[in-house]
Amino acid sequence: MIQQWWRITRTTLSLLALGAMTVTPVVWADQHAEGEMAATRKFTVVNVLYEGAKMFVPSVLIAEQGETVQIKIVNKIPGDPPNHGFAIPAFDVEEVVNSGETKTVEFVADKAGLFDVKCQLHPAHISAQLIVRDGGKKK
Ligand SMILES: [Cu+2]
Repeated sequence: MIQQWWRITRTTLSLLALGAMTVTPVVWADQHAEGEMAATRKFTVVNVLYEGAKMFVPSVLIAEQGETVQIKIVNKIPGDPPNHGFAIPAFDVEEVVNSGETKTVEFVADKAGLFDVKCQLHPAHISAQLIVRDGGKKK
């Protein structure tokens, strides 16, 4: 009887823990407080090697004009070359991240449009895109 109760309790606890893990990132993903003026939009971009191609995941970043954009860059590409770039020329962002390391860049998305996000070290590296919207704010 006690064994059965413990089995059920244990299952419930692990399901709760699993639930917390799946729900938490969703809560963290939205960094906006309602009505906040100078919001910070946070991203984590992982540099990966997928079927021979080096790319950024996610490869499309969307922000609102006027927001401070904070991007944590993680280099998960193993081996040679040991480092990869991360550049958004339109906003003077340029960083180099060694394999296995993490760096953070921050800038103000003060103009709207579609901008290239690339590895300035390797032209073959697949680029990403940054979309800065100017019409997205509630009026
Ligand atoms: Cu690269």
